[in-house]
Amino acid sequence: RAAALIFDVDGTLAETEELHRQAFNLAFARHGLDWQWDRTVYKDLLRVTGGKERMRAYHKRLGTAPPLSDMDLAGLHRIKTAYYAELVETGCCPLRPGVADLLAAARARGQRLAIATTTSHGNIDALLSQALGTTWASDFEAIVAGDDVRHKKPAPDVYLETLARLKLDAAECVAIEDSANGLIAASRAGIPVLITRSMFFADDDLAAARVVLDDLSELLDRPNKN
Ligand code: XBP
Ligand code: MG
Repeated sequence: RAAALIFDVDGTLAETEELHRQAFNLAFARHGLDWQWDRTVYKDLLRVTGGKERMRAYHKRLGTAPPLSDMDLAGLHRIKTAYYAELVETGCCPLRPGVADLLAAARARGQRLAIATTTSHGNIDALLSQALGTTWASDFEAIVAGDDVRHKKPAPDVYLETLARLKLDAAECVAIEDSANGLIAASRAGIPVLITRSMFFADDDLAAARVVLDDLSELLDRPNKN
């Protein structure tokens, strides 16, 4: 049994990517940009991790018209983040099946909990305050976000930082992820990966994972897999 479970957030704890997508589109409209990311476009853009990085990649793909500075992109991302918090606070994005049970079971058997994600501390707090209550953070010994490290997933940085904070070896942990980028990040850090398949990454190549599940409620029938 693993000493610690390290959770990704987006797609793993909740199906947040659809809210991120809507928040991006609201921010574009608010900024007077005619960008609209439908699900097909967004699915493709998700290969670029990080909201700021995703917008920059899209802007570059358009051939840099309209001209947008890094400051414009940062401003857009701030608006997007505010919309995302508003959407999450409506309570429309519950935890995925099995997540609450796994967190409770892990706590009961003394497994340590951590978070290693690309998104921001503000977004994690918006989601988990809504889903788990405002004291949620006290259950997690390490919470590492994309902007805490130099390189976002698929680089291993968030996982390496999490291991350092937990003072554990990679092999003592299990990472719980939903995407190929997340799988690569954890694998590069040497951490075994359990995949819970999500909406936007359903056809990613996830064969390198130790276990692939449709959702974490399957663990209730397979108690030795984590
Ligand atoms: C999630 C992401 C994030 C969100 C947007 O990846 O890539 O960028 O889409 O969040 P993972 P921000 O689940 O692998 O951590 O806009 O806050 O960057
Ligand atoms: Mg994810």
